[in-house]
This record gives sequence, C-alpha cells and structure tokens, in this order.
Amino acid sequence: MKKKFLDLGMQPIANSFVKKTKKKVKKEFFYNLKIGYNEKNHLVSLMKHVNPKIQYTDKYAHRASESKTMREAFQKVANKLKNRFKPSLTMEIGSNDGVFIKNFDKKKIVAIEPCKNLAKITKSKNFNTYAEFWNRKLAKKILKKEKKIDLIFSANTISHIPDLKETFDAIEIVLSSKGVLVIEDPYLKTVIKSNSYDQFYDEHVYVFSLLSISKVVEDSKLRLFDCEKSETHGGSMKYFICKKNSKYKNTIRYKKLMKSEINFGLNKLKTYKNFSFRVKQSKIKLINLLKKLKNKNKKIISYGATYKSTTVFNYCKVGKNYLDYVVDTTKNKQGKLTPGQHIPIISPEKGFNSSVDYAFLGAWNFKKEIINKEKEFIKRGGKFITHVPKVMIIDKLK
Ligand code: JHZ
Repeated sequence: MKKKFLDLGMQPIANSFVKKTKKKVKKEFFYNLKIGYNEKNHLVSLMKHVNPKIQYTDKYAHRASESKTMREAFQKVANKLKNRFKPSLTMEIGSNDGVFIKNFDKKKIVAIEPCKNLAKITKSKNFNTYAEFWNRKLAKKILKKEKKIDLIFSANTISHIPDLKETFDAIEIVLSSKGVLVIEDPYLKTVIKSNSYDQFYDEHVYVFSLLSISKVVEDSKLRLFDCEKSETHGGSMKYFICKKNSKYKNTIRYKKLMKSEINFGLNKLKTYKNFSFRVKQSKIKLINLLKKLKNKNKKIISYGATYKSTTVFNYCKVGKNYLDYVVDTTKNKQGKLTPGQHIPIISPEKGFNSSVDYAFLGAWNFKKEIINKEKEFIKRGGKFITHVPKVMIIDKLK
C-alpha cells in the first residue's frame, strides 16, 4: 500500500508550454501532484499518474542534445558500455533526439521513441527507429526482425513508464541470456538529501532507489547486480540488471550502496515525512527571498525553462508577480509561456542582458555549465538564485 507523504498542489503537465495567442489562453489540464511511499517494494511514486498518451506526443519539447554536459555524458557512457559488455546488438528505449545512439554503428543499434517528432529526427539519420511505446507487443515485433539484444540502455525513461511489470517483462523477452540492461534515472537518496522536490512532476512517475529497483525487477525474472552513481540531472544512478540466472555476481559497490540506503532510512516512511517538512520550508524561504528582492526593485528572471521548474513555480505560486521572463536555448520553447504560471519564454540572446539582476536557476542541474558560460553576468554583479540543496544566492564563480 502506497502512503502519501508529500502534496505539491495542483500542477499542469510539466512540458505543456503554452502557445501565446491574442485570445485568452485556452484552459489547461491540471492534476493534484501527490507523492507516496510503498513499504512493500520501497517504490516512491506519484499517487496517481497521467495518461502517457497525452504526455508523449508529436509535440514533445525536451531535446537531450540541447546541453553540452549531456552530449558529453552520453558519449562517455556509450563508450564505457561498449568496452565493458562488447554488445553485438544494442537497443535504446527512449532515444529522444539520438544523443546516445549517435555513438553507435547504425547496423548495431535499435531505437525506441514513442514521440513522433523525435523519432523523425533519428529516422531521418537512418537509425532503425520504432516510433512506438515500449511494451511486450513491441518486444515480440522486434524479435521477428532482430536477434536477441546484448545491451539495452535507457536513460530518464523507465521512471516515466507507469507499468513497470509490463516494461521489465518486455525487456526480459528481448534480452539475450548474457545480456545486460542499464537504466539511468534521478536517484532518490540525492533527491531527498538535496531537497530537489522538483524532480517530481507528471513524467517522473517514479524516483528509484536500489532498494526499489532490486525488488521490482525480480517480478520479471531479472536481477540487479551492479550500480554506478552519475552526476547528470543533479544526481542520478545507473542500475545494471541481468537475467535472473545470468553469470553476473553482485558487485561490492552494489552491496555498499544498498547498505547506505538502509542506513539513510530509504526504507522508512519517517524519512519521507521529514523530507516533506523540509520541502514546505524551502517554499517559504524561496517566496520570502523573491519578495525581498522585488521590494528592492530588482529584476529577476529564470534561467532554463525546465520541467522541474514547472513544479517549483506552480507549487510556490511563482509567476509574473516575481519573474519577468524565462530564458531558454530550446527553439520550440521560445515564444511560448511556462505551464500554469504563464511566464514568457525568450532566447538568452534576447533576455540575458545587463538589465537582469537575479536569475533563478530553473536548470540547477547544469549549474556548473551555466556559471561557466555566464561568467560575465556574475563579474558585473549579476546573481543566480537556487533552491537546491537549499534556497540561496550564488554570487561567486566557484
Ligand atoms: P533539463 C527533462 O527535465 C525532462 P528538465 C525529462 N522528463 C527528464 O527526465 C529530464 O530532462 C532528464 C535549457 N538550457 O533537460 C535547455 C539553457 O537554456 O535539464 C533545457 O530546456 N541554457 C525527459 O526539463 C533546460 O535548460 C543552458 O545553458 O527538468 C534544461 O532542462 C543549458 C545548459 C540548458 O531538465
């Protein structure tokens, strides 16, 4: 049984950037974002999820290639996995705009991407792309054309799929006997430790831990045997999973990290209740800071129209009352309004100039990349605001 520990209020779909029109903006879909903990399998998940068919459409906004950090991270991980597992055939579930698969020989990779606009990009580059949702039906269809798969990779995707049993069963069907599944998603312990409550939004149905993944894959005759922390998206975890009776032995780092999760209390509802208390404090602190700056007539904007910031802005009710606009490099976000709060999104070239006093880091996960890029802003007295790991002002380069 899932027990609710956090209520982030009424929220729109995190990537439903609103088109500007002369007429009144049409009514948006809102749902109550509540998070719960399941004591049986340790899964932390949304109490209720949204229908994936309204989320993963041909208008999907996120482009993984948009950041240098991500392009480099995916290239590194592709090379590492190729060296470690020497796969003859690899598959990626959730290939987005091809940022990972582009590091592979086109004959040796299969891509799965249900968002038609994204699948179009990799298809046009001649990658073998299935523009469909991942499930057992698709797994069987693929097996009619391809041999069994040695390496399956999926970053920031499995945590988005409500039906985990169907997902892992389908993976078990296509995985070769020596095959390995590697999934990467934001890591629960980091989310709790760094108070990054904005990792919860409609797409993040789950935030995984070793405790939960190890339990969930068991139901699909799979076994978690290794894991590796990664810096991406503010702190993620790679989970290495094989068939139940595969040769892979549980690694020492897996055993160590599992222990650290128990010591930290990821198996206790109390840990999540304490987190919920800290989230409420964070909201109060952020609003107080923005109010104080506004009273001093400071110009505040936001940097990065992230899905995460949809959660922050709608939970804290931060809109045009505090922020003049949001800057983002993604072309198809520019000219639109943020979901729910309707803050205009413009390009950094247009909006990140000397008139800005403070910039809230909507893309706090790229803090290093952004601060490095925007040295001049800080040098001339501009300041960043972040809420992770606590509400604070960043006015130094390091
Ligand atoms: P980004 C997305 O989350 C959605 P988001 C998704 N659900 C998910 O799981 C995670 O990614 C992994 C912009 N930017 O992806 C680009 C600049 O403007 O980190 C992006 O719009 N200038 C799939 O949306 C946004 O910030 C820059 O210099 O919460 C970053 O979004 C940089 C570095 C980024 O998180």
